[in-house]
Amino acid sequence: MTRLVVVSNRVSDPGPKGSAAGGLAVCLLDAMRDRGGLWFGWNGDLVAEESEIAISCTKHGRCTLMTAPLTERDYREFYLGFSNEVLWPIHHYRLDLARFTLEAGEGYRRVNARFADLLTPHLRRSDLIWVHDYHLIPLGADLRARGVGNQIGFFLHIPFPPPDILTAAPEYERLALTLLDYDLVGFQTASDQANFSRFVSEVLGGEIVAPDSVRLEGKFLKTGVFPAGIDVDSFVAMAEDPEGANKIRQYERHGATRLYAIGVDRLDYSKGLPEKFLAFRRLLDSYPENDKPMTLIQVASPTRDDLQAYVDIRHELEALSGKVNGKFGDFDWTPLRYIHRSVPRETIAVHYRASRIGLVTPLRDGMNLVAKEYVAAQDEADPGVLILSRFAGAAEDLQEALIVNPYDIDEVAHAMRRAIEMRKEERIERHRMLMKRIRQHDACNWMVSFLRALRSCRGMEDRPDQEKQLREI
Ligand code: ADQ
Repeated sequence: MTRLVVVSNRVSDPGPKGSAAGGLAVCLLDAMRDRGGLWFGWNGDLVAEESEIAISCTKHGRCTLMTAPLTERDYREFYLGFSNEVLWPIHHYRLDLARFTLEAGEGYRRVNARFADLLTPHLRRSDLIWVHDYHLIPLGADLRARGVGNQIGFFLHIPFPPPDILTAAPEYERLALTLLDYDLVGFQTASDQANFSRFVSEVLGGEIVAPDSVRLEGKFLKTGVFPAGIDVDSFVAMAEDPEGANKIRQYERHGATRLYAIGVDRLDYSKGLPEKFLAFRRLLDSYPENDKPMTLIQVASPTRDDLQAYVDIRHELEALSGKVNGKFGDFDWTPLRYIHRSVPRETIAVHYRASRIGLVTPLRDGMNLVAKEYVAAQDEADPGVLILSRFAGAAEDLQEALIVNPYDIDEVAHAMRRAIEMRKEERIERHRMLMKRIRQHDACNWMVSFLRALRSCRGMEDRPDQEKQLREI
């Protein structure tokens, strides 16, 4: 039977469901938990020397985790340096935050080559290999260089911006060329896919053969759109937990307002958190003095805090939340509850359900799973309203949300007011449509459709039992 081999920078423990923070981990865990296969990547440990790197394997049900540490130098150059100080900002349209160094570029190539060295001896000829995200763009080419002839697919979880932005990054052409060694490259949205095709034709001199295929120097590459999703039913179950609902009722007894808006994000500059706080302040400003229209709960998990840009945004948020609470707070009311830590998913789910507004306003986002989680967690008889940035990939699909420009704080404040005042019938109707959409594009469909497309890349017939087979991988 075909074995699925997943490769991502970080491998997460697929144990209890509450453990992961971060979209890729959540998405892959939901998709891999039952199907199993081999999952290879970094275990989060650091060693001093390359000679200390050794693979370890653990079994979790049907899933084998094969992991290795990075060296401290890899962490600086590959992880912080090239991945998170070059690729992350430029793919999120933030050239101003990108810092290019030769060492970081070399570190990135070195770790990708090492991943290929470590993985190749463990591969079987019939394995289907699925590589994830921006840390590992050249891995497919590195595996090919070691004679791996298997079908290899790549999925980009973050946006693919227009060519003008990417060409500002030194050596991006060289990196983009390595994508041509995959059989299939998947994107979150149609506009990411179109930007990639433009890059191949306008910058690399290739040819757009069809909206879903490009050709360059004799290489033919299939592309596709596979919107990442969540495990909807498990989220619904978490949100409906009666114990959680009791806890929420207890908080409410102590509070002056019963209406909540909630934001849940990694503390990243791409997530538009300062703009969100400013929009909330604008909302409070628009109400008469002494009115307490709503409380904003913002959960922001710490992430990459070894990088200056992340330290800066943390300070900015601390100052802003202090200002909002200082100006509007009262003896019985803290308008902005800012929680700077990771929180179990069960707790997040019940708070989504208790909140009239889900405030998802990134300045750029590949997809944004929080938007989908918020929808899944709602009570269908009295649902809340999703306010969603037009710059999140999720907005391509979730059109029944209130779609906003996150840079326009008046527009976001206005949408919040609209959500507060929205009649129940309209909320129910919007929610019904949104639920339909997140079910259409859930974690299982994401995985099955990607793997089906990957398998068909080399002329495999589309057999009716294929879906069943993929579920059994
Ligand atoms: P992320 O940038 O991490 O993912 P997102 O899709 O919103 O963004 O996923 C975040 C996940 O982490 C959600 O499941 C959320 O519940 C969880 N989370 C966030 N803050 C948390 C906290 N404080 N405590 C606990 N859990 C928390 C990347 C891309 C996205 C893309 C995903 C999946 O940047 O655009 O949607 O991958 O492809």
